[in-house]
Amino acid sequence: MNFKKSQKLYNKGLVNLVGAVNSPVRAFASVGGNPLFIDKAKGSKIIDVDGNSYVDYVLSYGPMILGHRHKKVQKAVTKALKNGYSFGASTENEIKLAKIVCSAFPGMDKVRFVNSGTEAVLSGIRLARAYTGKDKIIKFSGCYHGHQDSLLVAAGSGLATLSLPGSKGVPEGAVKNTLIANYNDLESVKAHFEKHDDIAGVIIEPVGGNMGVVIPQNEFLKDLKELAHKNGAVLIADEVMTGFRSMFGGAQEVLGVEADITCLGKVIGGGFPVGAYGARNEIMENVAPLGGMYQAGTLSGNPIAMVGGIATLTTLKKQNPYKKFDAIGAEIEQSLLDSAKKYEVDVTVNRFGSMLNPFFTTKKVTNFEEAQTSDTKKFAAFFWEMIKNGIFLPPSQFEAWFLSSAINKKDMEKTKYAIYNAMKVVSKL
Ligand code: HOZ
Repeated sequence: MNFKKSQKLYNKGLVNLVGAVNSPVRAFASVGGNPLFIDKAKGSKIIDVDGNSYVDYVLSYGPMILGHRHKKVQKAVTKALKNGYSFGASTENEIKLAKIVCSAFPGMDKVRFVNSGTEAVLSGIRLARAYTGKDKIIKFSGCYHGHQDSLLVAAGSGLATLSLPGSKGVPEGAVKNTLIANYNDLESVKAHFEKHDDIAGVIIEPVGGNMGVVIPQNEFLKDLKELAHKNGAVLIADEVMTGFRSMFGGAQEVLGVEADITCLGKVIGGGFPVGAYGARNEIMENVAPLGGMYQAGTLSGNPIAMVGGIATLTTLKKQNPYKKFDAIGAEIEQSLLDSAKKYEVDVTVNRFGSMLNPFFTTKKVTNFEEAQTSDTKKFAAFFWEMIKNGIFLPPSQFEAWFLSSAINKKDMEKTKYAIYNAMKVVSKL
């Protein structure tokens, strides 16, 4: 396996692109080496410019739940392109996608489409403030809610990968209303409510996906909602990763909790830029033009992206791959555990349906602090051996692996074989 063309493009890319990437998580900063450049992808596979083919567990960081270039999506989008790409005016497909989304989340009467998960969350936060008339927001350490100023503290994902505590360029004033609590620790949330009476909302990834996968314990989310409501605050679920992925109705469906405001991205557009935030009527009526909370976007509800979203979600609903995800996920999880046992490597595996990853630690991982006990050097060695064996993983200990419904038996055999090889390499460190 060689990466000559990727190397060449990387060097070329450095001239006019920052680090030759358009999102820092794509840099191979914490695993060493340089990013791969991709030529194309189809089904469960992604192929780099050197012609190396990998089973893809990055899946564009989540959106490609059906695998790449699913024929239904491709056909719908190709057809839509003939009618125009952007109008700055409403289309029927916005109504269709809104209906699909609202029917998936019982706590959602209305939805507003935006272009990304970041936009969805920053709007959801503004809405929580508009609705409650309060300013402060509680977020959890290790949860990443996009790159908006006010939530770029104690965030996971790229910041954790690059070992950055926060981002330069975020003024103190922008985060003065952000309070940090610990995931799975209700007391840390209570402490904030006891101290502050102007908390608008609590935002959480109902399943953490940006510090590696971290699962809410016991009744954490239910308790959180109750606590928020008792204090006149709302619960905001950042389901950018989990929406339509954990289940069609997101992690909320699996966990039996209905958030007040739900933020979506990734799968909702099936690889096209769609984000959304939604809530019950009483809350959404605060959004302009119905109410006084302003939020807008030239490309919001883009006609091509809407068609991509509709085709993806209708196919997904029909496929109903959640049982398959669970079976495949469990198989990969078991192979990680068995190989770790065989080669005497300390590993904790966290999995929630079609999101999983190993942590190279002796600890149970229930929060960011525990996630950070992982040996990232071991992860780096594991990552590269997986690449050499034709498996594409996110280049970070602190990102989730995603499953697509396109994964087949052969892919699974290849994946398990690679896991054993990679674990063997790790055991030698
Ligand atoms: N939430 C995604 C990974 N943690 C974002 C992908 C990106 O930042 O490029």
